[in-house]
Amino acid sequence: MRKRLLSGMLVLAMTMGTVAGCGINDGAKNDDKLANTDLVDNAIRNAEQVEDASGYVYRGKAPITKDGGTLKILAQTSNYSGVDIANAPIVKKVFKEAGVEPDWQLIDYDNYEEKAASIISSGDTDADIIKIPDNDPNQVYIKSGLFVPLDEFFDYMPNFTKWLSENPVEKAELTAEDGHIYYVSGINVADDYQPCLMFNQVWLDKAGMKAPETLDDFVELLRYFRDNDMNDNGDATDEIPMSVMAEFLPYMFGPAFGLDLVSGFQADDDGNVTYAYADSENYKEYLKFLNGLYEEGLLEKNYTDVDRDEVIERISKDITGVAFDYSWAMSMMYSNVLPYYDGTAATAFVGAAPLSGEYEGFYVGRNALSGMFGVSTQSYRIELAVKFLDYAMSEHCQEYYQWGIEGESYVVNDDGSREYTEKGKDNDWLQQFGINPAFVLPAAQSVEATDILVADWHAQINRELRKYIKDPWPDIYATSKESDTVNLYMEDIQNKVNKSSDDFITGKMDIEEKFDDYLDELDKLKLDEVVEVKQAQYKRYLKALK
Ligand SMILES: [Ca+2]
Repeated sequence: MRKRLLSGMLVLAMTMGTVAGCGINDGAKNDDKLANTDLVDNAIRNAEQVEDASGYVYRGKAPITKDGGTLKILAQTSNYSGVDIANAPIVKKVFKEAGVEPDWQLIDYDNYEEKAASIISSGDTDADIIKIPDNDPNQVYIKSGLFVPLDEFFDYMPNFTKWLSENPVEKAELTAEDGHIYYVSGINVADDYQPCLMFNQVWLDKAGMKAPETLDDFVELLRYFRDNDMNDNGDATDEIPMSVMAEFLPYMFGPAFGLDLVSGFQADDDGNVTYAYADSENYKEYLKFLNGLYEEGLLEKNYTDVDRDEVIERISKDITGVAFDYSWAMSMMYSNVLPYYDGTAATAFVGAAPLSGEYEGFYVGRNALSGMFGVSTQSYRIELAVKFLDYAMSEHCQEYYQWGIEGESYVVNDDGSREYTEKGKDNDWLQQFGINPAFVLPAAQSVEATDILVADWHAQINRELRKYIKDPWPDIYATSKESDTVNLYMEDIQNKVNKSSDDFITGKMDIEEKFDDYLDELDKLKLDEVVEVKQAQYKRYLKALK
C-alpha cells in the first residue's frame, strides 16, 4: 500500500517537474510525502522572531508576553506522594518569570495514561497545554487533529528550534509521519549511567586479573571465581561467580555477537533492518555461548529467578563477583552493601568496558525522548501556549529543573561548580521544592546533577564508559496500519523468543538440532511482515535525520 502511494507520488512529482520546469520545493504546503520531510527544516531555517498579537516580540527569554495571561495545563501529579508539584517553588518560579498564570488540571500520576487518554479522546478538557499520556506512538492524537503542528509556530519558538537543529536524532524521532512536529519533549539521560558490567574489585585483585574485555578472558575469570575461596571464609564452594538478572543477559552478551538484543530490531550501515533474535548465525552463537556457561555452572541453574534483591543480598554476604545492572546500582545499591567498602573504587563493585567476541562490544543506551507536551488546537491562546512551551524547555529553565534556585537548593563554588545545599541534599525536601518537574514541564535530566549524587569514582567510571554507548532502535511514529501489524504479531513472536531462549540456554532444546525449526516458527508467526513495517519506519527516520 505504502509502496504504491510513494511511487504514485514520484510519478506526480516528476510530471510536475517536467511541466513547470522546476523542483518540487513549492509542494511543502501540500500533503506531498516527498516534500514533507523538509517541512521542519524549512520552518527552522525560516523562523524569525516576530510580533505577537499584542505587538510584543518574544526572543526566548522572560517575560514571554507583554500583557500576561492564563494557560490551562493538563498534566500529572508528582510520583512522590505528598509533593504538591503545582505549588513547588521551582514550578512557580518558571510561570512567574514567564508572566503566565497556570490553571492546573492535574491527574494522579499512577492513573495518568488511562484517565488523561479518555479525557483527551472525549474532548472533555479545555486545556491549552496537554501532557501526552503515552507519547502517542501510533499518532492517534496527531491524526485526530487534536494538537497544533508546532513547526507552523516556530517564529515563537527560538529555544526549541535551536535545540532541534542541535539534536538531529531527537528531531527525527519527533517528526511525525506527515512531516510536522507536534510535541515538545522532556529528555532522559540517555548516554550516561546506562546498564553495564560490574566486577568486585577486591576479587579481581585477589585473582591478579584486570577486568576482562573478551568473552574468553571473562570465562576464565568466572572459573577462577568459582573454584577459589574468594571471600576467604575457608570454604571454596560458596562463591557464585556471577549474579545477573536474566533480563540483562542480552545487554551483557549480545553485543559481543554483533547483536542489539535489547532493542530487538537493528539496522546495518546500509539501513537494512533485521530482527536480532532471528539472526541465523550470530544469535545461534550467542545461545551456544550461554548454554556453555550454563552447562559449566557459571550461569546458575535457576538464573531466571534471580532478582535485584537477591543480587544485593549476595553482595552483602560477599559471595559473588560479577554483576550487570543499571549503572546507578554500582555505588548506590551494590558497592555500598559490600562489607569492606570504604568509599573507594579499590573496595567497590566497579563498572567496566563491554565484552567483545567476534564483534567489538558496546553498551545499549536508551532513547532520550521522555514526557511530551502539545498545544491543543482548541486553545484560544495558541501563541501564548507555544511560547510558554518554548520558554519552559529553554536552557535557563532546565537549570531550575536540575538544580533548583541558587542560595536555596544549591550554591555556586568559587571554581564555578555547583553543589546542593544541606537542604538540597535531602531528597524529600528537594522533591517538595520541585526538582526535575517532568510531570508538569518538559524537563531534562542532568548528568552533572547525577554525578554529584553518586560516588566520585562512579562518576569517573561513567565518563569512561560513555564512549561504548550505542543508540538503541529509535522511537519512530507508527501509522495505524503499522501498529496494527506489530500488535497483531509481535506478542506471539516475543513469547516464542523468550520461551525458546530459555530452552536453548538450559539445553532443554538442542541448539544444533532445533535452531532451524525455531527460525521456521518465527517465519510462521509473520516476522517478515513486522520487519517490513520496521524497515519502512526506519526509512522515514533516516529521511527525517538527513
Ligand atoms: Ca568462600
